[in-house]
Amino acid sequence: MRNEHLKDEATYDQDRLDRHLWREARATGLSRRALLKRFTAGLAAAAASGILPGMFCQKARAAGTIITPDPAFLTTVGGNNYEMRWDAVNHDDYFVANEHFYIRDHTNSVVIDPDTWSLTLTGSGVENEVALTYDELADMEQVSVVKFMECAGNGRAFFKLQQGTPAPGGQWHLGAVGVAKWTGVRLRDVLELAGVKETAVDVMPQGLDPVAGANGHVRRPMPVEKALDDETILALQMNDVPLPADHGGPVRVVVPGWIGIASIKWVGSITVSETPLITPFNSTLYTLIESPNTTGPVITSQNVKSAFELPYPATFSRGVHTLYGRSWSGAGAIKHVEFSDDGEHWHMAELIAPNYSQAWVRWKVTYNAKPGTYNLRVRAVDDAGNTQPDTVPFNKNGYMFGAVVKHPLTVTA
Ligand SMILES: Nc1nc2c(c(=O)[nH]1)N[C@H]1C(S)=C(S)[C@@H](COP(=O)(O)O)O[C@H]1N2
Ligand SMILES: [Mo]
Repeated sequence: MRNEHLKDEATYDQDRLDRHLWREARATGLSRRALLKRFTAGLAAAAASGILPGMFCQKARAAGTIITPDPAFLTTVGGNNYEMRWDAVNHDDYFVANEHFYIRDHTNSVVIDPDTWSLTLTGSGVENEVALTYDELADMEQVSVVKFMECAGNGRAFFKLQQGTPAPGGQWHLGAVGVAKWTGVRLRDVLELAGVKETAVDVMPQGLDPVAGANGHVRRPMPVEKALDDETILALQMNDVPLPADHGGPVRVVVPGWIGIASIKWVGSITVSETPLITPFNSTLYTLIESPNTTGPVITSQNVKSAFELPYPATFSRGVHTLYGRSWSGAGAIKHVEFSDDGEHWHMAELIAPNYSQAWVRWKVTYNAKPGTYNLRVRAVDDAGNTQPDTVPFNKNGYMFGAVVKHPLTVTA
């Protein structure tokens, strides 16, 4: 535990140094790049001592390659969609390594050269149309957020496995989620360059990936308030390296706490509108539709979920075991986590720091396993008081499976 704590401290020292460098840049009027050059000698010494890995990657131009998912860490659910294997998660690592992070593509990942990439801000809601290059974004103030990315369909397989009503779409178990440190520019700062009108209502980033059939380009409007939120960013980095192609490099949106589709990858344009924008991605898709040909509420914030770092189903021998897992919520941090092997008797799990809002908390329980078959369960409560119910209402697209998952376990003699 002590080591984990130290690791997190180191991460945050790095952030402090980053912020320091930015303050210096603003004070001296030097571009961040010029400042980086000037600091290189000093930083080289710091890097030699192991402190500042992120700084040197900052301007790296790796366009990225498409990941060939390693089946030891990622399992396919069809198409270019791979979920993280919870049984392969390293208990000690708060962050999910980029190569182990789930991938959800409506079509395919694309490799985009940052040198030819640009971002256009357009629409009735801006004062002037603006185009920005990668370098221009990289020279703006950079901020980091530690947040989960999670697909609205995470847990979809349990509509069938647990509630007996299959929902169409990728049969994710609980691995369509991961936590990373995302670094980039506040979306607000970028929108300010174009001037957002008082009358603006919706902000819609659009991806440069191939069109998703009749649904067109992947794009998803969000209310202007969420776009202007302090923590909504255009990410250029994931876990201190240039954003990998599979995760939307060179630049993606990160909308904390919200379902994954809000966080448009390979963003190429952002439309700001004075009238509400309707696309398939916020009408027929990513809404809670009860039956075909109806409409339902648009989903934004994620609910509370929990997962064991165990194979599904799990088998182990009798005796005392430490079971690990994580819980997360779109509404905040996790207040407490309870564990049960029968659904009747619940015990508090021990939380392992850190516990960041809209990211996750790791936990562990000591479990005295006796031969037999069980359904392990875990349920979390977030700091807004939201918890995990025993069942969730069916919806045609199979979103928001936040119920307590029964995790099958056989304990051998
Ligand atoms: N342009 C674009 N953005 C996209 C998608 C996509 O297919 N194209 N998939 C969305 C969905 S459904 C999810 S869950 C997240 C997945 O992000 P990841 O692949 O980095 O985990 O990206 C979102 N952003
Ligand atoms: Mo998703």
